[in-house]
Amino acid sequence: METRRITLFTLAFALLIFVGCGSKSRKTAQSSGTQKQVEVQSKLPVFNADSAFWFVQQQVNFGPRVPNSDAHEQCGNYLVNELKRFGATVYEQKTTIKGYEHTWNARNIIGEINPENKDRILLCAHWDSRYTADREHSAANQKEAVLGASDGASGVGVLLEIARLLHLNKANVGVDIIFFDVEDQGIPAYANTRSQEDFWCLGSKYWSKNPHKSGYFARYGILLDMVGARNAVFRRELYSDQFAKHIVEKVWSEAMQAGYSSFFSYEKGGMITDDHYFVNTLANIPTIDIIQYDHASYSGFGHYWHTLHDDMDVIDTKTLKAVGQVVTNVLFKEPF
Ligand code: AHN
Ligand code: ZN
Repeated sequence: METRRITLFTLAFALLIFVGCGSKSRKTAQSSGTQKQVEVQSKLPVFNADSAFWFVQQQVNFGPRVPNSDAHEQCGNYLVNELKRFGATVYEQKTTIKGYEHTWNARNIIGEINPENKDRILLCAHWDSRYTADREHSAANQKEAVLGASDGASGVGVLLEIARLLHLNKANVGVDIIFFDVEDQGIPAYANTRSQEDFWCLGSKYWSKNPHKSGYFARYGILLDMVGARNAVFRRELYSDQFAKHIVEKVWSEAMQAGYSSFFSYEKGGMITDDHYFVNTLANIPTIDIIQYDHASYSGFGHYWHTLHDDMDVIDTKTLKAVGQVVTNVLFKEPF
């Protein structure tokens, strides 16, 4: 009796699988519309989150990537070499920019993929890490620099993995990957100042006024910021909604379709002065920000934000996978 029940169950299960597969292939054979859809889906490259994790780790291994430091110089060289290894044409912008209490030697790094394609998508992240852990409680800790595993390295790591995939699989759009420098050296929370300038996003401001190619244009842009932390939730950032709502919709609907609704939420998030703000307002490229945001936390960002806890322990491949696969799918479905 027991054996018979198991056998029946097994048979039913096998039938279910058989019917499931059968209906899929019948659909494929029936309508060319469905066939096309299946073909597009099957061509989507698999985003390798372990590979992205490796790219995050490699950056963090240099130590804090504060501009003007040796670690920053060495990590910059690493990023240039990785982009070249993945077949990108690399442009570098080196300039000095006055910050709040330092003058920074800034280095924006741009990797151009499929230069012959006029239809271009811009992907970006900042690669510097913060000079002061100003969200630490003690003055001694605040003097330390931030490792920036999530705040910096995670976005760059996801984009390096996408660069690797674009080398193995040709997309039907041109892609420019920009690693902005000196995003994260804004006025410290502990500073007493009447300064009008806040000194965030200095590299992206510079690029937006002086693009690496004159007349540069992309159809749209996607900024990744703090995309590596365990249990991160990405809510609709309000400048993204204001300047590029159609891109928010494109990306979030892909996230739902691909099964990442636990990471991407349609709830409103913060209004965040981030690199995309300047790409929107100075370079006129509609650009969204995929950024971890949580109203419940004091800062709105992760608990590790601008502290000494922003290290590899907060990084989760599940989060890297969610963001990386969604952006990969969006790219490889273009143009649509
Ligand atoms: C402000 O706090 C105004 N902007 C945050 C931008 C940022 C800092 N992203 C990462 N670190
Ligand atoms: Zn930061």
